[in-house]
Amino acid sequence: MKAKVLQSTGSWYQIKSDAGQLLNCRLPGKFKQENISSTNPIAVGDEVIVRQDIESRDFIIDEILKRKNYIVRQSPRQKHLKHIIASNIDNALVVITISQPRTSLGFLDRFLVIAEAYHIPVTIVINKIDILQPKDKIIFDKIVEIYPSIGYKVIGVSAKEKKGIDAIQSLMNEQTTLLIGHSGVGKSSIVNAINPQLNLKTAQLSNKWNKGTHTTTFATMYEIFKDSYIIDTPGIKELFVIEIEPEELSGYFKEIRAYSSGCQYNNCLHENEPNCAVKRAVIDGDISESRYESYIAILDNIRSVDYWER
Ligand SMILES: Nc1nc2c(ncn2[C@@H]2O[C@H](COP(=O)(O)OP(=O)(O)O)[C@@H](O)[C@H]2O)c(=O)[nH]1
Ligand SMILES: [Mg+2]
Ligand SMILES: [Zn+2]
Repeated sequence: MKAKVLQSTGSWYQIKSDAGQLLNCRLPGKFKQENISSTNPIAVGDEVIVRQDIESRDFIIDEILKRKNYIVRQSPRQKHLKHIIASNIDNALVVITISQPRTSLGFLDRFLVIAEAYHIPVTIVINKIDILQPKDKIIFDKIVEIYPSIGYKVIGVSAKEKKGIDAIQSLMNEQTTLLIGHSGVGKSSIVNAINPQLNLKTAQLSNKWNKGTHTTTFATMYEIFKDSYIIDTPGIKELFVIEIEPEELSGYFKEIRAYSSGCQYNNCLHENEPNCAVKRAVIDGDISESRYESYIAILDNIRSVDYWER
């Protein structure tokens, strides 16, 4: 039977069959992996073929169907391996906050690059707008100025006061939506505001005393309402952009991509090359400085990862 993987703990997988049955499955010892070196052979969101073993009566995953897409991060422990966060994603919501905690624009831009590379449409959700102080409002306005002009939808919401929740819900209709963002930004609170029956745990303090030890970052998929799924990803502190070459990077910054055709060199990395249309656009204020800074930081990051892999 065909099924969708809702949760993975490493040795057991919770799946939902196409007929709607919820089951726990395991993976046979020798499992044919796709051609990616990852720490997890099966990821949340995977479509799989499951059979029941006649003797043990256990449900066993026989086959994984081709992934439409997947997003990976560098495995926190084995840096040369990838960890697949989730697969078969239709769209993503990156949840950020201006304060409590503050999400850096660097983190946001990293995720936008990853989503762009995997062709996943993203909406930026700014949560906790109920607690914006005047100095936070300046940053809020800056985000609202920069990102929609690049082509990203930005929604300001308050899970606490149930503001803007309808706008989020309407994006999820019959989709599999990835929710990403730092711990504490209110991802679970937003899910609960949409569907209180799911009753996800909020304000997980355990993240605090897990610090430094092995923090699990297993994602979980929930049916948030009929035929609409969300993938909640706990505990993501840092994103590394991998599987992207330095020359490809500017292609994943929509506005940088648009200007780069005007550069003198067609392999321009927009650092110190002469007659760079991208640097010109930054000086003219047509590309925001913070986006350009993110670009340079990610570029350096990609190069250093490559260095250590050699
Ligand atoms: N003031 C305010 N607090 C919120 C809002 N949404 C969530 N919180 C609080 O932020 C903390 C973390 O929320 P949680 O949903 O667990 O965040 P997650 O780690 O991203 O899932 C909890 O104490 C929530 O009550 C909001 O819109 N406004
Ligand atoms: Mg949560
Ligand atoms: Zn250039």
